[in-house]
Amino acid sequence: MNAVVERGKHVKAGVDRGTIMQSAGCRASAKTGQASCGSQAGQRDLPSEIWEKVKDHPCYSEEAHHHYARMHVAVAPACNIQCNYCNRKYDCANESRPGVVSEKLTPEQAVRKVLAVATRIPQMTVLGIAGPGDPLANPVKTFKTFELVAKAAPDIKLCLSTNGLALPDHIDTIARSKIDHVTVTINMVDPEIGAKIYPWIFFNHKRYTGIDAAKILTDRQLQGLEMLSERGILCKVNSVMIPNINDDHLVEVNKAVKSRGAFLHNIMPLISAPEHGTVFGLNGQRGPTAQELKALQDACEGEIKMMRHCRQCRADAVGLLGEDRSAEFTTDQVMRMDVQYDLEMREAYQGRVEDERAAKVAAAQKELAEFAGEMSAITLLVAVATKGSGLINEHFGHAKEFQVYELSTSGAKFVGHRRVDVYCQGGYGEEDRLSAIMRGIHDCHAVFVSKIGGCPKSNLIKAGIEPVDQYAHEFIEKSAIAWFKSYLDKVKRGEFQHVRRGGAALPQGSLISAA
Ligand code: CLF
Ligand code: SF4
Repeated sequence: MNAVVERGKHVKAGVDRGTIMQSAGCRASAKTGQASCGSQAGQRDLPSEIWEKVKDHPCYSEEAHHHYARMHVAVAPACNIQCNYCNRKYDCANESRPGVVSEKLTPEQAVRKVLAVATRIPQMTVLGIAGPGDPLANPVKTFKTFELVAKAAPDIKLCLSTNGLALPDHIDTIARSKIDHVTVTINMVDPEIGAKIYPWIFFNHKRYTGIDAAKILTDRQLQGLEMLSERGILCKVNSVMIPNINDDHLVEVNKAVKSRGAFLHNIMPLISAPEHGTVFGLNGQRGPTAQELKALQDACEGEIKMMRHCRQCRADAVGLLGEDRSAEFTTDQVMRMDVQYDLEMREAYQGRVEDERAAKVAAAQKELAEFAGEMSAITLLVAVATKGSGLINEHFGHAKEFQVYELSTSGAKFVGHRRVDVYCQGGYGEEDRLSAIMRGIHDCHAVFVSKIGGCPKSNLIKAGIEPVDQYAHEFIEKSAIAWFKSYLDKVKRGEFQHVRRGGAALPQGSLISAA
C-alpha cells in the first residue's frame, strides 16, 4: 500500500484519488453484529499491437479493470429490435443493468461530459456508447459523438456496443472513426432459439417476427463480426445466459464467434425480475446461479478468452467497473465544472498506474515461483474485499461486492464477483445482511479484507470461512498465493483436511454490481 499512497501524494488537487487513498476506520459494531482478458497471467504474451489495444481497457483486460475506468454516454435512445429481457423504459440490458438512464445527451453535451470526467478521473481511458437503445440504430448521434471526442481527447479509446443488426452497414464508418473495440451481443446462432428471445426486429423498413426475425438477426450479427475481424477491429461478444433457453446452446455460440475472429467472449447472467416489466421478468424466467454461470464459462474457456469481470453496467456508467460515479457528472454539474483536459497530467498519472501494475505482477510471480514443481489437486475459492488497484483495501463491512479468486498451484485466477448489500450501517452491522453475505460467499474458503469487526469475524469462522486481515493493503494475487501456500502446508502436516465447500446461495441480481 505504501507505494500506492506515495503515488497518491503526487496527484494534482481536484483529481480523483478515490482508489488510491487509505480509507477511514471501520465503524461496524462488534456487538451487533500474464493476464489474459477475463483471466489471469499471460496477457503480456499477446502480440504487441493487440496488447496496446487492451492493456488499459477495463473490459478487454481483467488485469486492467482493477486500475482503469470507463465511461458511457447515453446518446443512443432508439432500438431496432426487441429482446425479451429488455423494457424500453430501462437501460439496454445487453450492456447495462435495468434502471433508467438519468439523462439522455446530445453529442455536444456528451463530449463536454467526457472532458469533465477525463479531467477528474485520469485513469478513465475508454469511452463507450452502449445505449440506452442500440448505438447503430442512432448512427448520426453515435458517430458524431465519437468524432467530437476523438478530436477533443485523442488519448481516449472509443468503444461501441451493438446488437449487430445494423452492423454490416456501418463497418467502414466504424473503421474511419478509429473505433478500436466493438462488442456484439449474440445470444444464439439457431433461429429457433432466437425466436424465444427476440419477438421482433425492424429491418429494411419492415418488421419481422419469430424465426424469420431471428434468422436475419443471426446472419447480420455473424456477418458483421467477420467484417470487423477482417479489418483488425477487436471484437468482444456478449451473450446473455438464459437458463433452459440458450444456456447449453451458448457453447455453440462460443464456437461460432471464435471461428469468426472474436477476441473475447463475455457470458453474462440474465437479469430478470417482475418489477423490470420485461417479458422474461413477468413470466418468471430465472437467471443462472453463480455455479451455473461459472460452469458454462469454464466449458467455453479455450482459445478464445472468457470475460468474467463484467458488471453489466448502465448506459451512463462512469468509473471503475463495479463503481458508479455517474451521479457526480450530471449535465448541470458538468456545465459548472472547470474542465481542463490535460493530456500530460493524464499520461503522468497513468504512468504511475503502470508502475504499480508492474509491481503487482512481479510480486505475484515471485510468490508463485515458490510453488515451482509443487503439484496439488486442491483448488478452492476465496473472496476479496477491494476498492481497486489490485489491493486488499476494503473493510468487510464496507464492501459492495466481493471479488472471487480460484486458487491452485498454478496461481490465483479471478473468476467472478458477488454483489452484496453493505453490512456496516454507520455504527452497527445489519445481521440480515451479514447472513446474506455469508450465503453469497458460502463456496469460498476465506475472505480477505483490510479490516473486520469481531461479530462478523466470529460468524464467518463458525460458517467455516476464514476471515483474513493479515494482508491488509497488500496486492491481492500475491497475498492469496501466500495464504494458499500456507493452507496446503497445513493440509500436508495433517492439521486439518481439505474439504470442498458447497455452492453459494445468491439472490437474483447479486452477480452484478451496483454500477
Ligand atoms: Fe462500455 Fe462495453 Fe465498451 Fe466496456 S462496458 S461499451 S466494452 S467500455 Fe464492460 Fe460494462 Fe460489461 Fe460492457 S463491464 S457491461 S463489458
Ligand atoms: Fe433493449 Fe438493447 Fe435489446 Fe434493444 S438491443 S431491445 S435496447 S437490450
